[in-house]
Amino acid sequence: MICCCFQKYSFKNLLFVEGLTSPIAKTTLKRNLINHILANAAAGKKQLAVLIDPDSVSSEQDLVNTCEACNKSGADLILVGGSLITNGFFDKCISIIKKHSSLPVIIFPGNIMQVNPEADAILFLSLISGRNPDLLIGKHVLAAPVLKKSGIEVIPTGYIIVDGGRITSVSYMSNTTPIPSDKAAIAATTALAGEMLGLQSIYMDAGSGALQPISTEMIQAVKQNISVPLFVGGGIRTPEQAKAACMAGADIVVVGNAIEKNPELIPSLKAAIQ
Ligand code: 1GP
Repeated sequence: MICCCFQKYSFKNLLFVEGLTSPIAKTTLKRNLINHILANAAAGKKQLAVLIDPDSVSSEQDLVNTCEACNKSGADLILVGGSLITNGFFDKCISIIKKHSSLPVIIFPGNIMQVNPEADAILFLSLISGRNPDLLIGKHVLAAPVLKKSGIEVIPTGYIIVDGGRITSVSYMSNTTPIPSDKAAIAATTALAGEMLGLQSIYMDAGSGALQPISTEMIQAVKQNISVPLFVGGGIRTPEQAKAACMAGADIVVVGNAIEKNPELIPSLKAAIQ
């Protein structure tokens, strides 16, 4: 009897969310961009994602220039997000990018306030290398109804932070310990568990401005254990490093800082990964 009441209560509260008038289960989630990423990964077409941190954009004109450089030189995706946004430029940043580029824009959120329906998709990150329950499920519960209402495509992604030689904003802000850079087996089994949990992509990150990018041995070990697309980023500054990450198994190479400093780098990064 107690059991029945509990089930009825849970059922009602799981299906209906305040502010939503129809049951969640009736709506189909979008899969346009993940299908596009999957098709490219299956065809062996490596992709370059340019990460724009709204907090690091020095002027609107600089952002427009970066968008134009992305368009001209064949970048594949634009990621937008940051561990901490202090300048209130997140929404405007996405509007400007959408106005000046037709590349898919994916939110790479540093927190649950970084949601904007103008973007094409959002990485719904579970920080599976950490043991902070808030970043494994807590924030997701808060974000889910907002995302549902926004209609944005949600890409469930296992986020794995790897030690890149210094404490980065992401490891500090997430209050988690990165996987040691020489423990490829831990990264591989973490990614495998993420895929088994149903996550649709894996993002391995040494953190923005990492002193060294993730080793090719670790990328290889992860790639050998998963079949979902693999993003790799953090500390990639040269075409050689981007190429090495791809050769080791990255499907999407993410570069932020280096392009921020020099957008002219995009063509050589793109050429290297091809
Ligand atoms: C950080 O993976 C991204 O989350 C990109 O890092 O800024 O060092 O390129 P960089």
